[in-house]
Amino acid sequence: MAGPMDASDEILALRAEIAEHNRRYFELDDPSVSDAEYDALVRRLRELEAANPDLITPDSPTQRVGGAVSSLFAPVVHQVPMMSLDNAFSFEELEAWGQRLGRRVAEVASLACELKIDGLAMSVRYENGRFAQAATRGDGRVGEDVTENVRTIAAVPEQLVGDMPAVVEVRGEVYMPMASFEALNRRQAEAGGRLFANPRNSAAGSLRQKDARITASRDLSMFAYQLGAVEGGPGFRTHTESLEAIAAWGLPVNPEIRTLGTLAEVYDYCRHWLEHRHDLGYEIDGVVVKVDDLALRDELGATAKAPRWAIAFKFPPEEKTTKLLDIMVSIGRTGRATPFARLEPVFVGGSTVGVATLHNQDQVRAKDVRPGDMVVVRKAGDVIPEVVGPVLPRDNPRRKPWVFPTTCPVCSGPLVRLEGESDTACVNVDCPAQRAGRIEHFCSRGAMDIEGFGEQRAHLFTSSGLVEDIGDIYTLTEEKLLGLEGFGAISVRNLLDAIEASKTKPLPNLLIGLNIRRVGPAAADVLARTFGHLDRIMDASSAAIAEAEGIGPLIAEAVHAFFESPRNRAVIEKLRAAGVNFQGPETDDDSPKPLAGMSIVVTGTLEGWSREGAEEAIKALGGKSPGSVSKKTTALVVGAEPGASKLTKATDLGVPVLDEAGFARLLETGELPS
Ligand code: 1X8
Repeated sequence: MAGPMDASDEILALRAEIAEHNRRYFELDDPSVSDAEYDALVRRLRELEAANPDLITPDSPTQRVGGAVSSLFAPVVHQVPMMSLDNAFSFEELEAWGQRLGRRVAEVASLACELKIDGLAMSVRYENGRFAQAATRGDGRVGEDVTENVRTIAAVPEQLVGDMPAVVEVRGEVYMPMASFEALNRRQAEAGGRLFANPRNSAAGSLRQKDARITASRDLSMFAYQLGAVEGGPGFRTHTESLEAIAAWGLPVNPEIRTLGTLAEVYDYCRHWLEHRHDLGYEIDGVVVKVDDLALRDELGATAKAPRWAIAFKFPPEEKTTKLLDIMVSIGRTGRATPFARLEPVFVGGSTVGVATLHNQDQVRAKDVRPGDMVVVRKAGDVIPEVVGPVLPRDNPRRKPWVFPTTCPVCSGPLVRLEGESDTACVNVDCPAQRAGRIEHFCSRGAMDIEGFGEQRAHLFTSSGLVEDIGDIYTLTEEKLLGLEGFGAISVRNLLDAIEASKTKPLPNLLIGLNIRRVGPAAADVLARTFGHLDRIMDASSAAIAEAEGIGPLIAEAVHAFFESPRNRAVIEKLRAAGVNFQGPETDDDSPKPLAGMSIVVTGTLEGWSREGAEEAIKALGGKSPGSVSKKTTALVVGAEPGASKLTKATDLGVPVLDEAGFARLLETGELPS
């Protein structure tokens, strides 16, 4: 049995891990685990928190919707929050949801069943029928303003038709059709650009472009599935009626939506789409079931995170059987040797899979998969497919167990398995695979984000001797590039421009790009903020580094060791000579901060915001939101049942007092009502 101490440690570890996955997914569009693995982590955290409710904190990912708001686009405060959905991972869990409904309200006569589109949640605002604003979900309360990008999506009309409310927000999912995704990746491959892992990431990447012309060149579409804020206009009795209205206004509503009477029919709908999910031309990852009657929805209400009146039935990761042709080893940027399976190509999880990871030596042994076996392959719609295990025929003799190689397949140096670790690594720092890997990593989106400098080009440049380390990237010139295979005048110009632009990247990106052991985005942020300049990190002792918040001795030692190496120092001097930014903290946050310098205190209950939501909205716009009123307070926002002392103090000090409408205006305009 796990005691309370173990649970507490595990909860903290899970929260940190989930936060990092959220960042990769929401901010970088570059997830490193499958949705199924992510869901499993969140489920485990929920279980632990359910068993130890005193350990739940407001910042736990179980208490929040989605990810953080990035600084690339201006923040938009959602007038009606964009909630996330609770998940059911089995028919039993769907059944349990149905039971809970039955206990809370008298009778649920009809349930709307809809496909869960694997795209990007969007809120589109129409004012007097005209397209006015589009915002991503963000954290559910504050999203990102992507108006100009969404304006380029043909399925989203500029002008609604018929009678519509004066203001209406339509919520839906922006997605990229499967065929467009495949065509886009073919184009990206030809141009030496980055490939997208799946249609969802390509939709996200296409939307979050500063230059809306790029969005316009990508074939995005949208399905509307819900109303947000509505001002004026007809009332609706049911969700189905509201969808009919949305369709009549000219917005695309998914044709597969059905309004069903019983849970048995809902199962059939789920089972049908589980089987036919790939017949659609776009990706779905489940079915959303919603109470149709809007009065019942009000009665059911919501938890802090999700409405009680809806549930997402999530499809399990897909599995297929295919033949294991061979097991090989790939060498990563750290020298890590990862065994992977070469497979007879099989269509699983929305794409054709010919290779799948086997993680490490112990996993190959534990799964006991051998070349020639038929194996089960699993893919959860995205990222890395995995070999689950062999399907053993009783009679056929099998080949011998696979043996992990002792030499690097790339440089023929020794592969070494370190004591107490599950990884085996090539220890030759000059191994061409590691060189290319380090350079590719430096240019990747989470690091210096040099578009057009992907895996293929990293290999091309290292094998041709043009680039030996990351410092050499900045010595590339038109003369050196022109005439290389795949380089015309335009792609040379684009690449050189992207390299030039990377020189002003914030320090955390550079730190990530340097490829220091144990330094991921979280540690890079802290180091940049704490030390403020690369030189100060370079010259710090291990003990001084370990004093930074959240930096443990292992990370500190790794950072110190990295900068002690004369070789690494030489690379850094090349970067300095090229004019790469060494200064922290972030220098590229150009999102508007209309509340900068303001201190806004909130008291009482607001209708449109939770307390945390209001504070987050204030902070997202550059303001502060302390817990008490002082003479530095810019304004006091007062909801229902305000704290008497705050109100009195504000009045005494002459601090302006705002109601909720005034607060909404302040967030929108940054100005206090006169
Ligand atoms: C997310 C999604 C919803 C629907 C379809 N696809 C999604 N990805 C739908 O309602 N038909 S609802 C939803 C959400 O509320 N988080």
